[in-house]
Amino acid sequence: MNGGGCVSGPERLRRTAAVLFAACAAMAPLAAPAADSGSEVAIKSMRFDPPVLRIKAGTEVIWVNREKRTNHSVLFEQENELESDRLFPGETWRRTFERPGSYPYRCGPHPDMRGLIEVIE
Ligand SMILES: [Cu+2]
Repeated sequence: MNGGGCVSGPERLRRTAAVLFAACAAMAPLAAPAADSGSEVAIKSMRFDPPVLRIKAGTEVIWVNREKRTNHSVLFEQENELESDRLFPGETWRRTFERPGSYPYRCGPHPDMRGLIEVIE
């Protein structure tokens, strides 16, 4: 360095790139927990959120009823009507998806509430 604190254009760019790279590298570990919490489906305002969730085989999905008073269920009609218990506000239900495929579901008491779990390899 020339010690004067004056950085030429290309040098400044290089430094900026280095800083950005370092920032990205530092943020990378944060991405993993975010992916994990991505296996949660919130039930709120009469909707499943997210309505479509893509996960890897072997992932456990947890549904959480975040309503104030409404109860719901998670019903897989195409799988012998596999259904959770009624979930009251604050309650959860879990299901692990071992095989790749599309798993559409709806809410038992509210047929218009629909969701889909897409399981990939
Ligand atoms: Cu419902």
